Amino acid sequence: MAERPSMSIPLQVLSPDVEYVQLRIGCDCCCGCVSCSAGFYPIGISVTVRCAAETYYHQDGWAGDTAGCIDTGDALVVPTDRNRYVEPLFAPNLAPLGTPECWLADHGLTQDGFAAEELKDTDQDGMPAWAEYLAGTDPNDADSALRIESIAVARQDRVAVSFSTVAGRSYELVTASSLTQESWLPVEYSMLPDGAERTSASIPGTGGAVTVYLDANGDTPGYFRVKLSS
Ligand SMILES: [Ca+2]
Ligand SMILES: [Ca+2]
Repeated sequence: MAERPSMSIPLQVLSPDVEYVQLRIGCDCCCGCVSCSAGFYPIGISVTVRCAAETYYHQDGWAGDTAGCIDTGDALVVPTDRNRYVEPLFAPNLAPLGTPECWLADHGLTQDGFAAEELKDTDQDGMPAWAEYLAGTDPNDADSALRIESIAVARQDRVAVSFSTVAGRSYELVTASSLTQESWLPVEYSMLPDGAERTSASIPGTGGAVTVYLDANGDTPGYFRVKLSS
């Protein structure tokens, strides 16, 4: 389990006559910040922890020991009745098709608003920005795209299909008898040139080109697509 990010606790002078509880506050500082200091507070009071989301993010609730706290959105009123850990949650703002605004902004796609920018194919590789986000490709580089790079006869009974991949993504090779056909069916393939160990399982991305081998003697029609595995 990843260690929670947390703020450092400043040095405090505590009175021996007062009973304290410890308030720890976590925060993913890439997405937002909090205005309250973690530390020791007298028991029996309330501490207000405020947060603010960074540009392209919004606050999305609170996590931790929030039982008995008052959640007003960007503020959490925490009673100092026991030691607690609280943490504001942030989520990325999304364009209408689900592309994070921060991803669009990181690629300079802000000029006409995010709803328009995620539909653009700036590098003219056939993939709009929203599809490049899903594929993990670069919307400003036409050489970076999800596409079949080559189809070639590998042997008399094998066809080699190569496509570029991104590490962390999975792919599926599908086929249809017509480009206008709605249902594209999975293709059996082998990762080995001799065609052994055929499967239609999803193909993990490597970050480079992947080649699979199809049976050229089957009755599979001639149209193929590579797509992200759902
Ligand atoms: Ca593109
Ligand atoms: Ca591209």
